Amino acid sequence: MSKEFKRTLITSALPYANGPVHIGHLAGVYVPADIYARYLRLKGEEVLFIGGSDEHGVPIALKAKAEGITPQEVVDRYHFLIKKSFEELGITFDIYSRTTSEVHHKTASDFFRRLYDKGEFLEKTSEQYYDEEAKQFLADRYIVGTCPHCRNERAYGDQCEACGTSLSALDLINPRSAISGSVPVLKETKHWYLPLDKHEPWLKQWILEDHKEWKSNVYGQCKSWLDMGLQPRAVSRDLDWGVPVPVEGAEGKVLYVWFDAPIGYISNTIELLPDEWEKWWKDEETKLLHFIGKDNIVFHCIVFPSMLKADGTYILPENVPANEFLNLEGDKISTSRNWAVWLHEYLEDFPGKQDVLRYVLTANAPETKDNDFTWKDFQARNNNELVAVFGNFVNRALVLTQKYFDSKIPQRGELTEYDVQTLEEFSTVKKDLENYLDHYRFRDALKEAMNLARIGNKYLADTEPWKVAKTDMHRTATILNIALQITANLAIAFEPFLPFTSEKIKKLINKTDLKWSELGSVDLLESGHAINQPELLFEKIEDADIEKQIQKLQDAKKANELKEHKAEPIKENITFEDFTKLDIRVGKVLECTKVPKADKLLQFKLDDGHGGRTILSGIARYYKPEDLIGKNVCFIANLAPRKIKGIESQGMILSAESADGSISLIQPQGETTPGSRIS
Ligand code: B3M
Ligand code: ZN
Repeated sequence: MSKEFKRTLITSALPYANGPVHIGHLAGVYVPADIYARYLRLKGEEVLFIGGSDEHGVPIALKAKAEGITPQEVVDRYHFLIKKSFEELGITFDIYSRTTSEVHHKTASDFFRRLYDKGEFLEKTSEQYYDEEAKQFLADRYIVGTCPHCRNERAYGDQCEACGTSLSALDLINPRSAISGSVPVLKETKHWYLPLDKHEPWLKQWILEDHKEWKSNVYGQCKSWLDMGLQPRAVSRDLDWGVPVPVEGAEGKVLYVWFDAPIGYISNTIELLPDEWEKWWKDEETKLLHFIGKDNIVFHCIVFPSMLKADGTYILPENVPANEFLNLEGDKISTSRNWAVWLHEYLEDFPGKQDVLRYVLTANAPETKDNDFTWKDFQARNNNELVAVFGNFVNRALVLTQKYFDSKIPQRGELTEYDVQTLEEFSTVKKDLENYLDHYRFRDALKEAMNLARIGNKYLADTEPWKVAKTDMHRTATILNIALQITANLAIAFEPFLPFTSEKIKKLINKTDLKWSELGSVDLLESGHAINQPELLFEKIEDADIEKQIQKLQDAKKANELKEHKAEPIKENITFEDFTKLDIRVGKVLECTKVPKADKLLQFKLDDGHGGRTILSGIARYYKPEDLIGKNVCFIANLAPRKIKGIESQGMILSAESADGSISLIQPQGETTPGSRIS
């Protein structure tokens, strides 16, 4: 049933411009999309590769508020950083634009309006949380409260990050506004909904019957959504950052970010090709592909297609080769926790090593299941595969040619059986590589390309031309000719994956016009053709460089723990009356000793102005008992006595716990007498 197409439109998820891009994004979306785009271009196909930043949505508005800057300032900061780092990694977008562009606002607004005019939306009024102090409706992310499942007190209105449960703001116990801290009230608001239930029948046919060839992770996720039954989805929000809803009386409402973002693919095509964008989006002979991560599957396979269908003039995606997630050193990558390898930092720390990252992320791509990136594996793959196999082979071939044949391609003479066998390995390479690439199996494709390097490396190791050269120059010539033909093949085979390396090989063999269609040929370099001075393709990565990266991650983890600690939530309000129940006093330390067999506890004898009392306190790690004698401290005098380690503690000494867990006693400033009340 495979359809014939004239051209391919590749889109890659628009990253949120609220943080830089990390290796998870790259492995999941951008590296595979770029490999595919390069591959099609090499085959001479008509292809367009669209990228851009997703610059709307609540997290961006929240970040701006938290930093006291405008959302535009937030997205400007990251958009340019992301764009530049993609360029440096060699991601060859035909356009990388942004959803705050004028073209996009108009395109998204018109898109909504067309659907609105066609009656494709439901209009519904519902009750939503409203912040009376900030005078605005609260998007789910703006509401924090206690998770009904795990009691985490910092759950968001859309999700609890502690237990991972998706929530609705109405589920939260004790909800508070993230903007003002006040308790939100429920208030009526009107929104527009895309009736996905209405689209369900054709979606079922289109995905479950007509696209059984989709990757099983994608197909499976769609199937479970469709099996559960689809519900109408709100496509507008009460928010002041985004594309305004183009309907009268919709002031203060914008398009939901997931409504406008995929339209960004269209807007960016329009921006690039204002006169011929329609052939890319509305012609059945265009193959539309969305490269995304697994968390975006439902939006690209169900919601966006429903929007396109509702419009009625657009084509639908032919495939959505979504990847699973890449973890980092065993933990989920997280922007907010800074648990990531950031692309812009990698490019700084490993200059000129773009292809190493492209290699490792492809070799280890989470194509069928989640995968883990570790720095040790990164180093091992560089040192044992790129350096020891690929680089070593190419370098030997070039150096020996320089040494024995004055840097000219030597003539191939009579072939041994082993030579014939080696050359035969190349007859199916193109077909095999293409077969993998056509099915979005980039890991296998890369393995296939790497296999060529292995064949070459083994060929030289087995034939040992450096030894043969002592006795037989004809044979040496044949061996090196074969090794050089393999080298030229490597330049072609690796071009979609490791473009910088491929470029370098072409320069070294002084042959820049190699074509994909020639892949597998064993006559790519004519005898007598002069090559250039050899240079290493890859270099070893030392332990120290890897340790530095691991240390960086450990520092991030520590800093994050401190931050989380610092953000200790404020407890529920109490009344003034509640407060007055506490009797807090100043006491003077008369005696202070360690409690035997309890390494945290100190035993105090305080002058409390009422004849003295004993209190135990868990601060032994931070104070020497003798240093405290004679000091004034604060204590709760009416806390019911408790027995600890067999000693009755008659109150509680007040101390502050810092972010790093260290403890310091609270002491009154200036003169006070024992027993003074604190209020
Ligand atoms: N910005 C979510 C993400 O980066 C979103 C993708 C939009 S694609 C139209 O995962
Ligand atoms: Zn929870």
